[in-house]
Amino acid sequence: MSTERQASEVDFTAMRARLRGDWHRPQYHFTAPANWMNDPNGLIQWHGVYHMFYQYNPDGPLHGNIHWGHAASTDLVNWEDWPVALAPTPNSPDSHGCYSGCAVDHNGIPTFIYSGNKRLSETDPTIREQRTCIATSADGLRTWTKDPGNPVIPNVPPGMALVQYRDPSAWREGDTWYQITGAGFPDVGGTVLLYRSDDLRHWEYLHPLYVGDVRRTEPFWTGIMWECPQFFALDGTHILIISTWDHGPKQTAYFAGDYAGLRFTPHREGLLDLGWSFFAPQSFRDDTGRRVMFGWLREERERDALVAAGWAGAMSLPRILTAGSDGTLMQAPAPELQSLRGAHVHLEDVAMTDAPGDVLDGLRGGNMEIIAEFAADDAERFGLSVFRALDGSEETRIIYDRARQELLVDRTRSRADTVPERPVVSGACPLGADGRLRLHIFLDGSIVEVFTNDNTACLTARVYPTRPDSTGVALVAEGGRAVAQSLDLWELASVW
Ligand code: DQQ
Repeated sequence: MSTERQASEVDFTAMRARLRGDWHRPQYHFTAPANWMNDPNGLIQWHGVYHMFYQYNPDGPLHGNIHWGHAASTDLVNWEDWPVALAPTPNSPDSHGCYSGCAVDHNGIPTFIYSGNKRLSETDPTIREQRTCIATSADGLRTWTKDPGNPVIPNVPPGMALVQYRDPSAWREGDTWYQITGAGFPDVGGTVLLYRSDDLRHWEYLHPLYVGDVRRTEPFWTGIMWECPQFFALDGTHILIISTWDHGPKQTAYFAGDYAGLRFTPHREGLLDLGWSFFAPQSFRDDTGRRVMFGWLREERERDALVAAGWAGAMSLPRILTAGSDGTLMQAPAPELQSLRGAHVHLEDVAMTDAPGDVLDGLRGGNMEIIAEFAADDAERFGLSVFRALDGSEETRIIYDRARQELLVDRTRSRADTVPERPVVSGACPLGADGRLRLHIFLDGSIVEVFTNDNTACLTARVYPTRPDSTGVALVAEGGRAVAQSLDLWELASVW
């Protein structure tokens, strides 16, 4: 399907309307109009307007025939669909997919730098070449022209054997452009390769900016190859973000450290999200100087369910990144989301026991924001039961384990028909100095997105309740008592 046909014939409003009755479909997280979407691409604010491009398959709800979808927003919350920006060109370096990349302002010319995916075998899609391509727009980001010189980096660095190679991400220092591309050294680990250019069209390979260790599994596995890397300065430190590929945990990690003489020395690291849905994030600096990040929220259900639903994938909420003085990366939901708040309940000093008590007080809990502050008392584990059926037969528990100092989302009973592959997702979440726990939770159809304490940990998970009444919210304490010192719940409006 050509970009021209997409632009003139596709009615995105009708596509969205057809999916409106699906209660698993997010109401205020960004989704594609229908079909498959994955990584955020080309995030940029251009003349005041936020533009989000994303990996998109116009042919259906599974990964394939990857285009760049496009949406624009003035507030990071309400989005307008724009025509598809990039489509594969037959017999070209991106003949089998316009894979992930970034957008930059090149002396006033909006420019994409992305990975062209070209199959080299008729029968085996894994035999392929992924090379750096560029495209520019002359009409305010609406339509895009691929560079006749593509691929602008025709080969991997000479003599280098790599596991995979893709996903360029560029930034400018003075008059010089730099780029890192994700890759992996066989039996060594993931890496990002650093390049330099004056014009975005001629690139000089420098050296690996950083290399992981494939043998290391603690505190997390960093993979055999790194996808969708990003490198940027933030609050006096430098941050490298990578997503781990493959045959194991697909998660996203950051390294924070010093950058001098084109060398990066990390001294802190962590996972961006303790769940298994958040992946391949991208961030950008907006006009106010904030670093804003979106990540792809993968579905966590079977292929058949995706086909039946007709859509797959969502974006995380816009997260504002900051770094602590020790380099700890912190993520907070963008304050613009508060514009969605509707009906509200505020409660104080609610005693919690092992008999979950409903706290919705007439609100509906399928699309909701919750801010809860807890004191543990003597409870071993405490938190909330969400997406909870009236009779308790379905529920998802967002629980804090005091002894382990861990946050977990327990999906063992999230849906009556089956248990997901990883029913419990969890990770380290130390309590604040005052011993209290603050959870900031967003529920949206099939998304549970949790921010904790000082925004030092996030946990996102997908859940697919089967019962229409699985919209309750209750408080729960296990093995003792706890107190919800303050609880705010808001119904959130739909943006679609
Ligand atoms: N998705 C893209 C790749 C990237 C991966 C293909 C990460 O460019 O490496 O759709 O989800």
